[in-house]
Amino acid sequence: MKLNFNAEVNVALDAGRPVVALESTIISHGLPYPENLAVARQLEDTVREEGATPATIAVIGGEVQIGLDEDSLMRLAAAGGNIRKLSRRDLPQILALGGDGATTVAATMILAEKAGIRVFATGGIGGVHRGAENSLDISADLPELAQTSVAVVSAGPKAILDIALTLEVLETSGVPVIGYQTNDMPAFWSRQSGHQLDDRVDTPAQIARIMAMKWQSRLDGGVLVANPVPAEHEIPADDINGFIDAALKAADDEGITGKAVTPFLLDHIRRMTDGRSLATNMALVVNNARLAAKIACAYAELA
Ligand code: PSU
Ligand code: MN
Repeated sequence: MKLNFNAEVNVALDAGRPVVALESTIISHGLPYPENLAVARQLEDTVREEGATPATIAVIGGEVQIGLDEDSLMRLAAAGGNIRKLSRRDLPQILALGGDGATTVAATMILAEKAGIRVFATGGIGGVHRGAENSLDISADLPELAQTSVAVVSAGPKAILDIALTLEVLETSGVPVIGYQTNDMPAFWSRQSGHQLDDRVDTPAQIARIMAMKWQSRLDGGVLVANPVPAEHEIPADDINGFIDAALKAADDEGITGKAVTPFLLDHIRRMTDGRSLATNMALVVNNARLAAKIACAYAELA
């Protein structure tokens, strides 16, 4: 697989400096235009502020791009969701046949690992959907975390999911789930889900040490860092749950399936909350980019 690097990322990787991967599906499908473009830039600036280099990842013209130029970022942001959402299973087709696509957590992990980038920031990971006992809807993000050696900084699984079942699958898959300054699994818009974590750390350096130990020990696979949304931006579970239930019902009524489910739910909740969920989503992803940069800096110091 051919990887194209932009100049900034190329220089940083060559020099062994810290780099943070950023995904593109959150831009194309997770957030509306023009907020998505502003967030994409803010994520990159945040990573730079913390002394690391941002590498937003996507497929442009049938080629993997590690670090996007302004034109490509704009194309993803302004596509109004009319761009392919790429998970592991979609990569061969787009790379063989051409086209533009935005990478999910799963696909971004794959491409980051190939590029030699070990730390990746997103909003919330995909997981086991509610009602998965009937729909079998389990995000490809979970099996990717099981096998691809990248640390993913998230605000927990998206609260539209079944968090208890998501934690069970992560446990079965051998994925360390590390609470950052929390003992409770965060739930995306909310700081707490009520599900206790086995592991809590309080510094980025501790996370870097866990990553180094895992991969030096040939325990391949991802590390999931759970970073709660800052308190001033949180939507308490009691406030958001009614909207989540209504969105799930709407998705069911409209027969939404497959990769359309998550973007549909996020968009529905954004509209029902008059943008409150959007403000929280933007705040948590920037918060994750900041922590990811600190982890990447700490990890680079170990190497
Ligand atoms: N986090 C967000 N917004 C998003 C996503 C994550 O704050 O839109 C995207 C990620 O790309 C994640 C995907 O991989 O949603 C999960 O989609 P699915 O449930 O179809 O696997
Ligand atoms: Mn799904």
